[in-house]
Amino acid sequence: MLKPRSTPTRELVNLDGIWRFTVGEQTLDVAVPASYNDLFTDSAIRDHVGWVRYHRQVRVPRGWADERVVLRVDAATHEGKVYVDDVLVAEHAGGYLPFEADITEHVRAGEEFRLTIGVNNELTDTTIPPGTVITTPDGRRQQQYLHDFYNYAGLARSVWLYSRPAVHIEDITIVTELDGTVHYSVETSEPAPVRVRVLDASGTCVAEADGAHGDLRVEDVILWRPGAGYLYDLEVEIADTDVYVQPFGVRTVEVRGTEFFVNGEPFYFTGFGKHEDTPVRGKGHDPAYLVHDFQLMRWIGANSFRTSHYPYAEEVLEFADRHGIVVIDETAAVGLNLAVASGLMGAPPRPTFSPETFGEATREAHARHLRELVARDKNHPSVVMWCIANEPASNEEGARDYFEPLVELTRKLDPTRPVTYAAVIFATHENDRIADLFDVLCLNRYYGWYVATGDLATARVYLEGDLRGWAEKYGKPIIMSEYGADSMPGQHSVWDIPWTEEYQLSYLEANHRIFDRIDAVVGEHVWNFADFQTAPGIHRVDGNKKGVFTRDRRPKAAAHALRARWAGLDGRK
Ligand code: GCB
Repeated sequence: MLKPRSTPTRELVNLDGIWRFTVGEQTLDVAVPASYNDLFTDSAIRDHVGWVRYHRQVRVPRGWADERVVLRVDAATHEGKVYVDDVLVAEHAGGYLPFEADITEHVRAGEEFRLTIGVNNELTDTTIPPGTVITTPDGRRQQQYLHDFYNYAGLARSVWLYSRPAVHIEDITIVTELDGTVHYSVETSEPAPVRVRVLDASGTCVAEADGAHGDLRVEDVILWRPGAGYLYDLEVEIADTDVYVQPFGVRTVEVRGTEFFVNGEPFYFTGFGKHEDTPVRGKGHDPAYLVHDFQLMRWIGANSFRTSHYPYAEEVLEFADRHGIVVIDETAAVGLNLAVASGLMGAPPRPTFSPETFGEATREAHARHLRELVARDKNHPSVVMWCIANEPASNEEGARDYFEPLVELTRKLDPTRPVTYAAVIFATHENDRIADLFDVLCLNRYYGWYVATGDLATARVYLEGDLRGWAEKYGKPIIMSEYGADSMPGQHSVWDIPWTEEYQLSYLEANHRIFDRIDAVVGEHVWNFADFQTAPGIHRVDGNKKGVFTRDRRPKAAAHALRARWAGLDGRK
């Protein structure tokens, strides 16, 4: 699905700002984009379960009389219904990916219409991510879920109205090779002659061709590299009707043996699992935080991050493309594990994968989500790998039947990128049932925190045994996709005392000592970039405090130590 862009044949109206918001009997003003939960003082709104309505008047530009008019919602978390006046024009399940509707038949150029977007935040056994709505003893509906971040809801990304010609470009796919070959493929709304040109960063045409599919060759190509995100534009034109410009980078990604290669060179990931999470906005996309977070990543020497635990706003990936930051693109499939509750572990009360728990219908929703994710993100050079789930019960019976078709689907959708999943601590090299299906092993491990709490000597022994077990059995690259310790800024100690800034720092150093000894380890993503909000819990102090930065992005002591280490690594081990 193409991102709305202003081109010589397409116009774009951004609908962000203050909308009206109806929840239950109340109607208030609300900000878009933003999660609605933290905007209001009323806890009944923050904890609301079910539908809310966003509404506003929208005027269609008067020059659009001969155009198709499209309404695009970048995300409605977790389910959206769009109405033009009282007509339902679009429905979508899945809170972190865009959807759109051609509303031409329902509007008139120059006139206003009432736009209503219903948004539902309920999570069930068949949503991605899953959850359960229960009734409290006093009769309220309450959302419960298995993931460790607050269930923010609403319109957290932009809403757009755009025009496009009746005969238009529907989709573009670009795959590149190091010699400057650019394989391209264009889908049009009906058969039409297509012309393509490659423009370099200065706007000079460096290759051109006719036809909807084919190969172009860029001479003296400048590669997209980690740290140097050189971009070209593919300008696609259907004669006399439509023009669309798709940025891309020329780079390759490959896994061979226990190494991960970008452009044929071994790459070592340094960085974080992140969250879209900021005060007041919740998961609302904010360009100021985007710029600042990338500044902090550069300052600390992070060359990469994982979009834990859901697809991020497209603006984030575009920024990563431009700045040469490497991205592991993760689905919203977090919590497919009944043995984990809010990041903590226990015995599964019921099997995770079964017709009564996560079965066929869940997998269907997961497959649909994967299709939409790859369709949205396939042309981003920053995206080097798909992560199709976080901490599923990969050690339980049924995991293989659940995941095998999804891995196949991902490879079919995109044969060019490796596929991974992030394995939970109690999926070991001995009991995990799916690791062989994947290219890279991403491991989430908390030795010294949830296990061997406060005892880093024991933690190191456990970690080393664990990593060597995976390395020897599978012979695949390993990324430490999560390791981290909570710290309360301002807590200090000369001893190994959990929750102090020193302990977070020593914990990370203890992990690093082991990573450096194991060749198969090709990356380290600290959990987490910044503190973030979670559901209430006795292990959470106004949220998860494993951030290396606080929620308002101030460095904790560990940030300085990481900066020193990563400057020395510089993308190589
Ligand atoms: C995990 C989860 C992550 C949690 C983290 C924690 O394993 O993947 O979502 O936030 O642990 O801090 O418990």
